[in-house]
Amino acid sequence: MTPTPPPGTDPPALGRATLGWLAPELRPAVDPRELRPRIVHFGLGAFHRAHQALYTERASALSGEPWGIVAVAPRSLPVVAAMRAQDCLYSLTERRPEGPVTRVIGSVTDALGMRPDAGRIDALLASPEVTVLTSTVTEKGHHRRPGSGELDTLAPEIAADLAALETGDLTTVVGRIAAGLTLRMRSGGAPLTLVSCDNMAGNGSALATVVRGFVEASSWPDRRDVLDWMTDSVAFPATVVDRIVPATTDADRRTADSVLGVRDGVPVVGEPYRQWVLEDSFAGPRPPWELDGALFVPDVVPFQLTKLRLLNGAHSALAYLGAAAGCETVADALATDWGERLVRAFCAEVGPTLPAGGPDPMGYADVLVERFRNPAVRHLLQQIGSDGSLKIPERWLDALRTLRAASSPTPVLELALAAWANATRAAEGGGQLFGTTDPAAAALANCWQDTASRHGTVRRLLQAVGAVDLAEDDALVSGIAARIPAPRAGHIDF
Ligand code: CS2
Repeated sequence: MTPTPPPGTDPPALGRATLGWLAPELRPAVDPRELRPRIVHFGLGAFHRAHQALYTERASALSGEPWGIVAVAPRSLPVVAAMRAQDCLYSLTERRPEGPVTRVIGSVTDALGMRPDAGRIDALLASPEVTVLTSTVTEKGHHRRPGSGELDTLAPEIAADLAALETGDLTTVVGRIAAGLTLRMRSGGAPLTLVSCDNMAGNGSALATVVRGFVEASSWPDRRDVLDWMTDSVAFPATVVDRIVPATTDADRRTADSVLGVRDGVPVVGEPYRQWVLEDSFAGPRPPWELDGALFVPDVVPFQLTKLRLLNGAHSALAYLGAAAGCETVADALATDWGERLVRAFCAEVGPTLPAGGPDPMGYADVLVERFRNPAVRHLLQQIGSDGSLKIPERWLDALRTLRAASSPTPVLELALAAWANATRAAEGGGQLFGTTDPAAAALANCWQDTASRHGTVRRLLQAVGAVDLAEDDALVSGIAARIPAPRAGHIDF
């Protein structure tokens, strides 16, 4: 029989000692004590815990192979403390339209803070037992130069890390990974695969470029040897990750506690849908993620561009248009009289830019409408609209270039860009107009200084996100500028 807390006492915290308190269907699929640290993950956010950690847990359970994850938080130490306080166990609730389903996930075996635990991270990255590194560090964690994709060695954090190699106190994930790879080469050089799980086209090579760029710019005397060894022994497959995972709220925490009967400080919630497509090019052993439905393919590009341009592209369009219309969540935007039409028109406009071999864009749009409509998932537009300066080049601008080059009309992308432009204005009390955040917020707000010319503003905004070529396309700039007044007045003219 499942023990329960004595009446009148506070429920105890989730942890290995209280797993026996949980109803059997709530318990992890693996016994965490039997797992070995074989994967190091950078980016201890909700997305990792609702996606790769779940695939890994089920792959271990189904294969009997002991794939444990040591998850590293680049900055946030509270999440590390909270995870450790419950032996890195946490619950995942799938928000199905017919009702939520909760279970504790057991694949994360340790949580580390990137700066305080640098020595342990280095030791893990040098260990031949670790054969996979995964990362969810977002677009901005890569410190790419806008427009080129090369490492921005002049970015203050990267420059500081390059100057701090002696002390080893590095603050960027790129620097920490480069340092770890250097140690790995020096201590035997077992092959390693770095699996980028960020929403960027060619995410594997994007990560490879910045890590190699860091090694190249470093003062390590053996940096050439490290680069040669990386060429032979370190793989960077491209991947497509997909699952809508809104930020956890206090209400989610209360719900998790009441379902579990024990306290969970770090629960995550997500939609039922999930997908993982990986380029089948690993340098060494990996978890059999395919046992849980991951797809290993020779070329992820058709899947990657479809997901990035249709799902993430439509998401960003809804984020800025929805915010202008006073909506709070994606489901709210879908409940307007323009939301569904916008998603379908967006997919119809962008679909022709996608390579053959991926899903059919209009079938994909049907699924998107269903997923976005799920009222049980409260996905805040503010979360999606943040970091727009880094997201929209990936999601919209390459498709836009392809369509402009083919002289195809681009009214939906122009409307989306107009709504984004509107959202880059500064709020009266500071910050961005709709509460989004962006590392380029100040530079973007400055583009509005000359209020006399909307064209000038659009041109400067495009330049600020590295799209110098598009800023010179007069017809495009006029199209975007002409569409700004409607969202500015809170109307969606669609
Ligand atoms: C979203 C993504 O926040 C965002 O920018 O577009 O996090 C999106 O929910 C995921 O990529 C879905 O897989």
